[in-house]
Amino acid sequence: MNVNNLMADLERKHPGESEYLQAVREVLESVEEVYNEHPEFEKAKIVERMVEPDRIITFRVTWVDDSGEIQTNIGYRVQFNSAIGPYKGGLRFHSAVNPSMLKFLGFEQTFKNALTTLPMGGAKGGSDFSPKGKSDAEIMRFCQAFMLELWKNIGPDTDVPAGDVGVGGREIGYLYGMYKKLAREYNTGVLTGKGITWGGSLIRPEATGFGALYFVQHMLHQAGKSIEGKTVALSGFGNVAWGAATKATELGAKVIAISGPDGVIYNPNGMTPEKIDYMLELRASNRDIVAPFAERFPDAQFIAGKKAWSIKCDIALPCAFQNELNGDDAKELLANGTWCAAEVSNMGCTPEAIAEFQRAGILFAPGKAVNAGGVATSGLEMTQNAQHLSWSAEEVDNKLHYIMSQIHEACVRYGEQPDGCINYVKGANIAGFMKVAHAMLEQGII
Ligand code: 2IT
Repeated sequence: MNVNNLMADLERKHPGESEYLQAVREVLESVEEVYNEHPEFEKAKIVERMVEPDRIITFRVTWVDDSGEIQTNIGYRVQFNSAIGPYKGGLRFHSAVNPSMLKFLGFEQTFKNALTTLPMGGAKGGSDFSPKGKSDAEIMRFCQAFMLELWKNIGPDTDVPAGDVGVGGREIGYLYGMYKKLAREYNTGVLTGKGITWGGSLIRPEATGFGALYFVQHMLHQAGKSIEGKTVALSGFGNVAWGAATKATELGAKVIAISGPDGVIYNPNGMTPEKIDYMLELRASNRDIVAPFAERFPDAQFIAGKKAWSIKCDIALPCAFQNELNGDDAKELLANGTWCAAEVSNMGCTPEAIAEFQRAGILFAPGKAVNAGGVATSGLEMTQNAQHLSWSAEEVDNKLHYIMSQIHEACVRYGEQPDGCINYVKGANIAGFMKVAHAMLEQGII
């Protein structure tokens, strides 16, 4: 494999798609050495095939807003790779959604899903529809219009969408309602993240954040450290940040920052159950701001225009969006003594930030390992749906915990360096890659 030649070819095929190209480059650089030890991969052109999505479905979504005006958005489903199972991955509703973003997310999802130990291929979808400021009725009409196009392309053994940024339990409900009407089938296995009364799994809402903290716990344990009493800064205030804040607090850490597009909340006394609940209220308001947190809890302070990374902390956890922690943020964190960073959002750090962390030798782990508990629990939801049963919260949480320990173990197996340090980026990429590559090889040229 020649990474630069492969990247030049990919840039020609996908001009200007910087996020997609960034995600592919990281994986290729991680797996290059192992790949070159397997001439059968080279012969079957595994990487050339793996970096291209199987197919991309694009469709127009037209709906009517509350003032009677007709709105048109674009909908997508990127079915990336189905070597190890049906396509699986979230739907993102955000104004910045475009093919490059969904290709990078689908590509990452393929490796992440392979890491979960469960049989799921990789996919991602969504729309440039922004839920910000929309009424509940508008969100429902948009979800219905979106599903009107998507439904023929999904199914429990074909492609199983779930939530992502801008798509939570409410949206999955509206999407499922329309799916059911069109398909004339009560096929719960077609979506995950469903409500608890109609086929959803306990712990799915918490799973991404809980799983991330289980992973961080393993990482710290491996390095002879503990999370108890440590300070945590996290970005975002949505479902993922909420789960992470809940588990971090439960494990004895102090969550001293959450953030939104409007600024950061400095929360020196840490979280309380009321504060954690309030995060959900803030998100449900659809205003996309965190400032009201400081009005509701006077011991917290709102700092306009600042990121979570301006707060001195032990552990930094990006939980909101891709590339939300850049090289300068990493330098600021390091100068303030941060010694662990883990991406909870997909590709939360820029390559420059990762390079800064690695140069400084601090603990760092990538999103596809850290946040895999979300999709892993979606896999557990699929199993429960297929078997027509529901596990208790404790059963699901135990399985999630076990899966995260397996993912950590795989990262250590493939990422241990001669000096004993773990390169989690390399470990996660190689572990995910090997599984998908072997499956592709065995299934022939398709
Ligand atoms: O990025 C992700 O792993 C998700 N948004 C969850 C995907 C899923 O199918 O549960």
